[in-house]
Amino acid sequence: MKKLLTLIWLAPLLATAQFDPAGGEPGSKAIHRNDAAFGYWADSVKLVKGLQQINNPGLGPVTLGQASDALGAPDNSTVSLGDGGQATFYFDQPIVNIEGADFAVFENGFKWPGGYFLELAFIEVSSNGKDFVRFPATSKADTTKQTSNLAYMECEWFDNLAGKHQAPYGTPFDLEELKDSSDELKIDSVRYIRIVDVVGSLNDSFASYDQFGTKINEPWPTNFPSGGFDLDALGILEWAVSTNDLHERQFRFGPNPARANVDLNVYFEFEEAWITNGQGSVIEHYENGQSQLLAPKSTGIYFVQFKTRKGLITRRLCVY
Ligand SMILES: [Ca+2]
Ligand SMILES: [Ca+2]
Ligand SMILES: [Ca+2]
Repeated sequence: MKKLLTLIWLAPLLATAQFDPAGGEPGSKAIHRNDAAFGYWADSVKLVKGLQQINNPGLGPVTLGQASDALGAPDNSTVSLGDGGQATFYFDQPIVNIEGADFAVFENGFKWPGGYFLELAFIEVSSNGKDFVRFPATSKADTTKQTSNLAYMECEWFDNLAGKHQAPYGTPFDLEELKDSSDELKIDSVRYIRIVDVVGSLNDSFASYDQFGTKINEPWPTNFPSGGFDLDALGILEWAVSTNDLHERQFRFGPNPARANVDLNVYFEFEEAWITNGQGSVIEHYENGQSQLLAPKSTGIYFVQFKTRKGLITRRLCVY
């Protein structure tokens, strides 16, 4: 009897367990903020703050946080977006479409009795700054009763929505999923990532919908200065999260690909370095004590060889 009761009790959870679970749990795709796969953090963003409550303009827009709170590594310092608010990040270098996830978004969701408190956002990317393509989002959250600011949610209900994972974990996105989505989007030259707060209302006039036309039910109204998605950081992945080869990860430098003539940061100690062109000719030589190299002036494929205490390390460098 006890076993039967347990099964009955679990049934609603199993029925809705569709996507990967919370950060830190087996099978989760969430990426911890200290993961060595992160190469760098976004450093340029434009905000369009939303209203505290979309159907009560008299309350005005949300006020908590500013652009700088969304830049750099995750630090629990956040900027609130409000209903439908947006944050658009810009990158000098295109984001490289590596194996698996390419970037991750950090919000300040947390675990509490019964589940998680989460606020969600759509993610859109663009290569030209004009035409944005949205990651196909899915919500399996119940849509019969409005989620309040005291209700609990489960990470498994959501897919391709930033904020589905609690701090200090980021929610990952893979550009490969958008490969054939639009003629205007070149997934190998994405320079813009936009975060768009989900208006969690079930009201037909304000609701946000997933890719299948289902309303996304999340905390609403959030009629206070910190309403809506609380954006902490956006990290770009330079190593596949599935790459467990720490030896490979330890010898990071970048950006790579790099624009001609820009500084390349080297994140490990080396004694000497050589940049050679495709014909094997050395075009630059660096001595001990320097932690920055300069990318060559001409576009092309180069090789950078580092002499380290652990031996010679060779890396391919793409200059565009
Ligand atoms: Ca990818
Ligand atoms: Ca919201
Ligand atoms: Ca922050």
